[in-house]
Amino acid sequence: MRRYGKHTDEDDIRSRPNRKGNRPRTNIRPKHEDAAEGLVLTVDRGRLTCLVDDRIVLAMKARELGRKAAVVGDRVALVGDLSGKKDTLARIVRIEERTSVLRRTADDDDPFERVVVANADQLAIVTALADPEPRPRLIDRCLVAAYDGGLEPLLVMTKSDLAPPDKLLELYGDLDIPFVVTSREELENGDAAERVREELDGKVTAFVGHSGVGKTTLVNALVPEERRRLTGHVNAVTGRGRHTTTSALALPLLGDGGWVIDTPGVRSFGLAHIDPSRVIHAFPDLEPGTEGCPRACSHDEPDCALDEWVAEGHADPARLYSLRRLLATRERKEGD
Ligand SMILES: Nc1nc2c(ncn2[C@@H]2O[C@H](COP(=O)(O)OP(=O)(O)OP(=O)(O)O)[C@@H](O)[C@H]2O)c(=O)[nH]1
Ligand SMILES: [Mg+2]
Ligand SMILES: [Zn+2]
Repeated sequence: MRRYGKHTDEDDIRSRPNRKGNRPRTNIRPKHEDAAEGLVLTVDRGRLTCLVDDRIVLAMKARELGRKAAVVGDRVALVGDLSGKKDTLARIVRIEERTSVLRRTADDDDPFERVVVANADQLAIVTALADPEPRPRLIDRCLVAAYDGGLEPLLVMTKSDLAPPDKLLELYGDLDIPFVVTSREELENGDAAERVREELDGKVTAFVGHSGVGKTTLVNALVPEERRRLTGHVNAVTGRGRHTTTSALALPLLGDGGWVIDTPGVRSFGLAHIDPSRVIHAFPDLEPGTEGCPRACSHDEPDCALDEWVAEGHADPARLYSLRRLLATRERKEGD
């Protein structure tokens, strides 16, 4: 599987290089040798719904985890009552190392990062073509977060019954991102689910986007109702009677072992801690050109070696333009 800039979680003490007593994990393990493996499906006010074998187990985190929080998609180790029976509560004693982290802050000046989803392979950035209007700035920001966090992006454009996708496709064409366009009619006749599913096979995919773009509608089309009921999850009803998603929820796809993660709508996607060198991994055609760059190059400054690299014909200028547009999205405020 293709990966962009895979990295470990910084707040995981096991991955901190210079920490005193940096013991290998095996020394910590025996303490909870009997712990069971679980997957976090959803989190609600400190209660984590986990899948353990084929049981749904409600759990809380053990004191020993300290401030570290488990999020949807985390692989965890659980002890205690794992029966999954009513009124039982297991304890999460360990969060396994993450293969990817999707993070965001409320805005760019917000120092508090939140991990939205762990271990997702793919980020489905869902945009309605109308109602609500597409917001390219938000798409760009989600793309940067995906590249930075080690997730492959997928563009999903919904509501093509209301407006055509041409303008958006043009804007993202040079980025070479897989995309799917869906409409109301295709939702109803099953084509939408089928086409989206082709992009999901065997992967863990998190769906993100503005409220009302149709994330839950798509996830519901992908996962049969009895599977959704398994988690006992309910959506809140908004003032206008529409159901809005209030917490992230992981659901298994039938057959191929893939998972989809529905998330609440976002108004903005703050990017306080993005590392340009991780973003550039997503541009393998440009990456070798950065060898001549000054140290800690922003890739958008006069000495950046990429201008020459492209001028020499090693890569398409449109790709460099797109990379810079994405990197610059951090300096611009949303809605610009
Ligand atoms: N016309 C049209 N409407 C759609 C389409 N897909 C979804 N909708 C409608 O858009 C509205 C919002 O859909 P949701 O699936 O709840 O949106 P969401 O992204 O999950 O919203 P949040 O949970 O608030 O983030 C619903 O009324 C859907 O019926 C589409 O392809 N065409
Ligand atoms: Mg929703
Ligand atoms: Zn550079």
